[in-house]
Amino acid sequence: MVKVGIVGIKGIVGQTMKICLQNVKNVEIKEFGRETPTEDVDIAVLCTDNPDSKILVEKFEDYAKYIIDMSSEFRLKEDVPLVIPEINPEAITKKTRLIASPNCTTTALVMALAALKPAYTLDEVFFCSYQAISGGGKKLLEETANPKSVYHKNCVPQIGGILENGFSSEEMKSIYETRKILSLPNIKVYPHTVRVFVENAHSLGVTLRAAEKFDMEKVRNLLSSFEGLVYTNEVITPKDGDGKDEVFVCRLRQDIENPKIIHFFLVMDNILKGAALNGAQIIEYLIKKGMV
Ligand code: 2RA
Repeated sequence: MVKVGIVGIKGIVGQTMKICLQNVKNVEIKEFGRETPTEDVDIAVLCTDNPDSKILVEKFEDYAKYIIDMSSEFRLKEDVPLVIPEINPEAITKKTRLIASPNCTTTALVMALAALKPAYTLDEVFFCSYQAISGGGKKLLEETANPKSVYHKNCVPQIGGILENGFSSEEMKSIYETRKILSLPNIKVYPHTVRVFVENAHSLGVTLRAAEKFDMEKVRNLLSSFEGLVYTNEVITPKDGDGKDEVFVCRLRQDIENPKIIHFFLVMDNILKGAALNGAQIIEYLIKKGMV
């Protein structure tokens, strides 16, 4: 049995992580608080925020062979692989001890881009996100239930703090994490991130420009055959994505003036593939590869 220690079990991601791991063969789940662990585990998975994750990585260093961190604390560190198993599992090497799982909005975006990357030179991508309240955790879900909350029956064009350059922290994450996961250091990402009055499942409206003209049949085939993606002609909404493992791509169309541009809409359960499920899939990958 592979011993997996979950830290942050009380949060939405921690709870969902436990459910996801119950479906992974040969895993024995242990629950940990934020204090120094009292026993060794094969893998520690930190379902915690940045300041806690930073401290916990140090605490677990001597107690876990691998640490998977769900926060943004380590995602952009050069020696820390930022992994989506369908896209870049090879980023995990024999030297790896700490693995970061990406931001939810980035995950939906790069799943679609990764499907197209083998056939097209991806130059720039514009998106506007419609992010569910669950992305802000239990506290935001409770706050939003109050009719006086700005999030109640509203949409708020700010996710995370607004930085000096005018971008939100969520927007900055999507730029740099996309480049790192896809190994496309020059792709231009133009994000706009918005919180909407939807309980669960994020959506993104995306416009993508490549160096080549898009062949729409080829695009449909690439999107349909990529593991973890569902391409459909139907109109998909967050209600359809809620509780599902896959990232949905719909409303695909070529630009009316420029054949090198396509537009599409993405829907993904931000707590599943956008967080806990991706972490569980990393654990599954380590087990499958005999790394633990
Ligand atoms: C959000 N991306 O939706 C965040 C969750 N980490 O607020």
